[in-house]
Amino acid sequence: MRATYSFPPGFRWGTATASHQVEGGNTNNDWWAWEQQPSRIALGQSSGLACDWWGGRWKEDFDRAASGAQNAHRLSLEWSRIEPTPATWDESALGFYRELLRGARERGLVPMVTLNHFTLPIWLAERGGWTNEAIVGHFERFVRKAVAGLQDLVDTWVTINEPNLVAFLAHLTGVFPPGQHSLTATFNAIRNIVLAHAAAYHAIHEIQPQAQVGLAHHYRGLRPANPRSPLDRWIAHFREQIFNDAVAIAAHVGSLRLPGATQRVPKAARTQDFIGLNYYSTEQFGFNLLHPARALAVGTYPPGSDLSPSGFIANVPEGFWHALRWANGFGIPIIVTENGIEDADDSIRPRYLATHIRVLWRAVNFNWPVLGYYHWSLVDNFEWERGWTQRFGLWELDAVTQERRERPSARFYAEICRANGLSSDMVGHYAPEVLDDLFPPAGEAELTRLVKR
Ligand code: IFM
Repeated sequence: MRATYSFPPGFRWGTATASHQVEGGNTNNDWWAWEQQPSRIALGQSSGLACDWWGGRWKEDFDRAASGAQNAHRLSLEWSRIEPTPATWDESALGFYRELLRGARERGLVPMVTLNHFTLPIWLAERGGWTNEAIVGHFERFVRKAVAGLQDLVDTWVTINEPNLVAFLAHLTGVFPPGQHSLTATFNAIRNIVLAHAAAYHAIHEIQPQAQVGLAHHYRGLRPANPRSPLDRWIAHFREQIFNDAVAIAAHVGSLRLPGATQRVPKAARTQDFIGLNYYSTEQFGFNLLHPARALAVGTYPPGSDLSPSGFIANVPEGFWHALRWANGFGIPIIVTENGIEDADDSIRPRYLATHIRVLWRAVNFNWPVLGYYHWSLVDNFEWERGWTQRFGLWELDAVTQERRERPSARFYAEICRANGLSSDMVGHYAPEVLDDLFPPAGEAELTRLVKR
């Protein structure tokens, strides 16, 4: 069967990046300090020059995105560069971002800007970072400065990337700085993130009333390990509530529901003009009576999962469907702000891409208001505590020589963007192993019936 899943005109096709992961030389933030400590990053690696965007290589990478028919790009600002010490502003850093954003626009890449993507200036991390409520005012001050300086170039803003991940990884599992293991600190961080987002939302709209503002939520598909076990079902549901729902609902209705307490956060009500959705995978949870605390640790993938090379991500496109359905429940536009897989050899990425774009098409054709899709990521970049061991790029990067090499998925994604759709020819070429699933061949009986008609 030959067919195409077409998307509506004007659909945004892009890739997403984040400042610390691509710029290089970000020496004034908590992550740089963290990278200098032994055993924090896989193989003792560090962000170093990253993709050398600060040195100007964003130009060649934007050329790659544009020649791959992308029409949008999501990037983030590095707070520690713009405000290196409290309330002192580095205008040259803002000037760099102006040039970057102008460069994106000149290449036909409509920019979406994230104001905070994981990193904090050292001066702020030293004051307790997200666990200290003072961050709310600091963030608002930074946001006002950045938006006032860049508003002529940007109209879509993400205030904070993946609030749930920041709170859990930095304050509960401790793999992000400051490496805490405290439930109290985790819940404080979540609350302060919600308040900071709300303050930023109102400040942005005051400066730029027509702006579109949202959060990029990391939606993790969560299943009970044994669907017949009430305890497993309970733990999966509990995780769902605190991990996937708490922040998004707080920013929708102004009430933050965390275990043990529901707090009113009225200023956060209706502070999302769109739902930013980051979806990567779906994992399962089982309740272990001997180790109840593991209920909040990471989940597992069932045997036989279609795994990325290091086992970090399982290809579960049905989970993307659940994520989109969840996002649609908020009744506002949806933007897929991240989706992708680590795969240095590009052996699973093409089928991951094909199966997820098929799900995306289905959501669009249910008339769910999905405006765009940003693949993570344009080029291999520094993957936080996993260093350079995980490769998410459509383009491969040699971080030492700074050479880039196109992966087959870059060509595949370019064909999708150019056609504004996913065709059977593309899938047959790049991911033939899923062709029959995505474009089921007509059966013998059906063909006979069609011919007879
Ligand atoms: O690289 C990260 C990104 O910074 C945030 N979302 C998940 C990506 C892949 O792990």
